[in-house]
Amino acid sequence: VKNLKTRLTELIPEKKEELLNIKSKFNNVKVGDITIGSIIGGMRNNSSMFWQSTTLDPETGIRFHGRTIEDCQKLLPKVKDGSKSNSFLPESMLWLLMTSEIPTQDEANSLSKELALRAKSLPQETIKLLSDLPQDLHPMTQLVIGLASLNKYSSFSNKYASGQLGKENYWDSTYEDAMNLIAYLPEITGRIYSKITGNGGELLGVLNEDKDWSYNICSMLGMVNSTDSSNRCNLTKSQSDDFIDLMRLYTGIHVDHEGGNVSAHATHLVGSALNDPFLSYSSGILGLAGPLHGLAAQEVVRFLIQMNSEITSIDDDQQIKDRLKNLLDSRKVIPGYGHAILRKPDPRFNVMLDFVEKRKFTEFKDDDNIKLMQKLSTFAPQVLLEHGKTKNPYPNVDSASGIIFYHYGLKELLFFTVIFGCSRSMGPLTQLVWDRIYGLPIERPKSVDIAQLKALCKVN
Ligand code: AMX
Repeated sequence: VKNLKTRLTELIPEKKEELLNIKSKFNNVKVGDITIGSIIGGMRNNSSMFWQSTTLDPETGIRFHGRTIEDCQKLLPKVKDGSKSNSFLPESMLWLLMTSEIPTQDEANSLSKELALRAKSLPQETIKLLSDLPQDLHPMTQLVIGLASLNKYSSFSNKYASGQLGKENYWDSTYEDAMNLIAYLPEITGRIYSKITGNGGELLGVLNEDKDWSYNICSMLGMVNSTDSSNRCNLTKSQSDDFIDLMRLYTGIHVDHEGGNVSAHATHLVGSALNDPFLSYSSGILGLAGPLHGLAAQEVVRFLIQMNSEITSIDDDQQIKDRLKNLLDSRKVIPGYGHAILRKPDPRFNVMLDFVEKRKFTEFKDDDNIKLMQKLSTFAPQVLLEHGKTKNPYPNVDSASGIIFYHYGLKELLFFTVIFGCSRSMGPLTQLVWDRIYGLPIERPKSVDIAQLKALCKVN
């Protein structure tokens, strides 16, 4: 079975030539006009980044090398361990992101194995550092510290510092670092979860080298019901299987959302200064920690729990709508709704909702938070449309994900974004590897000051 790096190495000459050819022949082709609205408005509609693996269509959502989530669900290899798991492996997605090809089952399995083996080299120093952090430190801050500390062991940074590295070889050690980073995430995540739940950072499960990456995230969270002696799982076997399936689903669809979102863009920007993957992706994680980006999932859960505690009945639709209206009138956002680019319901949301729908008469039948989440997906768009401000009144993926994790027992709201951070590593780090393959330059857009803006508008 070919491993990912071998396949990537084979693809490099052709892909590199393709992009460099475009650059040399069509350097001056115009892509669009930049308006003052875009300059002041967060660079909206300004197509000015190159992104290798994904594009976001405002109507149909994310595409991974042209493939929709639905395509990926049909085509990408799933786990073959006799369980009923229905979600593709995030490792399959990582292969697709890196190579633009659908891996075979064997290739996906070998990547799972490779990541599990790489995970074993997580440095003791990082483990110690994480265990020394205060229990109440924000989980995303802990994640940033853990990841940034790995810079000390970065193959890229160390080779670069020793002057051994030619530009042609930047990608190789960047790839090694990126794969190690992804491999370390289950344990780092588990140690953070253990810390914030009062278990002192000790592992709550085992890292199993015969299991896939998402399974190991669940195991590290103590959420796998197994016969293992260290098992602390409170879920039944069937709930635990569902949770692992949920983790594969969630981490499989959050890997990337083209290049302009805050976490991906931050990774790319910081990486463009020739930082290694550890420092670059820590910057992405800092971006992901914002409430308008990755932290939205916890905002949604807080919002749902609070609304449920205040309404007299989950069946009183008018009361729910009135609360949404009041929220907008007080100039607050409805978390989990709207998007900077999407103009239709987020297909990632639909997939999460399908997960709930399949279990709505069983697992979720008595969960009012889940019911409220489903109700809001109908009511909130109506209220937002009437209010008329948002460009997209539909649910984004964050409106569903956190409350499902919460149902299975992950009650630390600030922690959801750490799981998002596990998944999001795959897209931006794939890009960083390709940035190095192509030898892309430091990112340095031009800014304008108020005097220049006034001159452009011909006002005094
Ligand atoms: N509730 C209330 N008002 C909203 C809103 C929402 N869910 N979404 C947008 N608006 C408001 C904006 O605040 C803005 O108001 P303003 O003119 O007074 O500043 C106006 O509608 C126009 O905004 P927009 O062009 O539709 O959105 P945007 O591109 O500026 O912002 C986003 C996009 C996601 C930040 C915004 O929709 C939002 O704040 N949503 C809630 C938070 C959220 O769910 N974030 C997660 C996004 C997905 C992710 O990254 N994980």
